[in-house]
Amino acid sequence: MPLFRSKAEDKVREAGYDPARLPPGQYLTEKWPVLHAGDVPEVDLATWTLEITGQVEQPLSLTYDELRALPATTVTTDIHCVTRWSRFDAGFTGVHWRDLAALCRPTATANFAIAHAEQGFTANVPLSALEDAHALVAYEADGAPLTAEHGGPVRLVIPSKYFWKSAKWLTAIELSSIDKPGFWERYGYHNEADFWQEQRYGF
Ligand SMILES: Nc1nc2c(c(=O)[nH]1)N[C@H]1C(S)=C(S)[C@@H](COP(=O)(O)O)O[C@H]1N2
Ligand SMILES: [Mo]
Repeated sequence: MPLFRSKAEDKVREAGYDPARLPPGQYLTEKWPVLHAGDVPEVDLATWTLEITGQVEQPLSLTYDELRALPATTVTTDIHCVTRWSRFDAGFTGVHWRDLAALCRPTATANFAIAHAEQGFTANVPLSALEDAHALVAYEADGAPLTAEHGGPVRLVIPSKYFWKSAKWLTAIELSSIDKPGFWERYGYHNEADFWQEQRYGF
């Protein structure tokens, strides 16, 4: 047991949660902050597609209706932003990678997933982070369609990493044999982004 407990941990305990769920340097927020670079893009559902490209046997281009027709998965998970807010028990519904992988069939060389979003935003994770049981290509949050400010119509949720890896306004997932640092990673954020190890900035 740590000798000193932080005020942030005391707040978590008072809110009725196990303080062990709070990664170092984080504090619990009840609200869901909105955070991104640039403006909220307008996405036209009629023309929107999700492209699955790169190291796959079968590239995919899914319309919104086609994505919604795939098996739906709901997760409840904690999310952690590098700016230090954490939100517990966030609910997301969408398509799990396993159901997309069954269609696109990643090759043996698919080691990284590069998310592409509106306005040129990208974010990179090892493919294993996308395979995580709680990761989703999400179109609902807490039972309602994702709002535009939270990345609707479709965003990534990669809860094993700081939340900047969870690209809002997703347009494509590129599977790659080599890593390709994304928007925030090139800006100086840590490539791995493990919040338990406080991998916030730098490599
Ligand atoms: N397209 C895009 N996605 C993005 C970002 C961004 O700037 N552009 N910022 C990331 C960051 S830093 C965070 S913390 C989360 C915030 O998601 P939220 O606004 O739904 O809380 O989105 C991530 N996804
Ligand atoms: Mo963030």
